[in-house]
Amino acid sequence: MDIDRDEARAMLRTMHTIRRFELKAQHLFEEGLARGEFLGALHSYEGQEAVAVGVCAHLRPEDAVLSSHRGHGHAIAKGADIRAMMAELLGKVTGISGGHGGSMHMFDPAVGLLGGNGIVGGGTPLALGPAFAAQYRGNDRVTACFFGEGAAAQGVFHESMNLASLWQLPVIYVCENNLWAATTPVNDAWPVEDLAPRAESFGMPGMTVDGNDVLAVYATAAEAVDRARSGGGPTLIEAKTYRHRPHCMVIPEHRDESELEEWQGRDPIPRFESYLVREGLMTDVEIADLLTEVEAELEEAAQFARQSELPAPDTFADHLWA
Ligand SMILES: Cc1ncc(C[n+]2csc(CCOP(=O)(O)OP(=O)(O)O)c2C)c(N)n1
Repeated sequence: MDIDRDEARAMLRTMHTIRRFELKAQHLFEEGLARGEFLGALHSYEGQEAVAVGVCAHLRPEDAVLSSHRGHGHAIAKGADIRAMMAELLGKVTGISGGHGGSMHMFDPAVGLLGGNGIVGGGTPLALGPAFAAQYRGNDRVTACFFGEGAAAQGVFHESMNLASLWQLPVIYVCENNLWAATTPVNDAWPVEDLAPRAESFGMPGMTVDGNDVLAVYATAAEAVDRARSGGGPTLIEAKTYRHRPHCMVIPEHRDESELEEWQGRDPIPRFESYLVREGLMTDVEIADLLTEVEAELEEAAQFARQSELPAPDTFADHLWA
């Protein structure tokens, strides 16, 4: 599928922003640990950038995204502010959720980001809400729901798929199959190779895509988003991908070195860059300049986060139901 120069550049920029955000986030957490502070779990999206970017490139601010525990990439691709996200990581009052949520609770309804989730699979039924609202109100908003293959083994995912198809809701379920659910390999959890064919049993289309190829994701998502927007109902997309980092900062790496190296070789960013240069859409110099700009933005965001204040102690219980 062809993309124009501006869109291609914007997509590469977002992929680099996600990658650099994750590197900076890891650094901030290590800084915290060095001071004796523990900032909670940090699930890096590094390596999976093509999925969030390829899908969200088709979404409008008023469309909804339901994210997961590994959600920084979804939030950035949906247009969330990186300074506010960085401040949220450090629990600062300037954070995107006022410092009350942390890494797994990036939430910004102004850009259609309806939240990350610490409950694996928790986003799959929540996605039915904005999708139903769009259908009920008769507008053409769509909802995209991102989750891992671990979530796809949960009952709630199957209930959600059933209802989405029964009511023909405008929702796209995007399973990011990165082959590992924490320390469980997918082959120990699924009796089949692919998730997408299971969509058929719910009467909806299922598509498998190389999740490390942003253009392939972009093309697959275009079809699913068009279908949802035009009243054609839900789609399940399975994007095969890989996370570059351990499950989270507190679980040591347990995957084979050879597997890690193999997937590093399929890194979605250099792959997309090679395409852009080959097709004459960007030069090496333009790519280097873009990266310099992104790094400066991330450094500024980290400074903003470090310098921001913590929330006042008496706001501790705000936004909680008692
Ligand atoms: C309902 C529930 N069960 C278990 C956990 C603990 N847990 C956190 S992340 C994770 C693995 C999730 O794997 P997957 O859905 O494939 O996403 P990935 O981490 O690979 O992105 C587990 C088991 C949880 N948070 N919620």
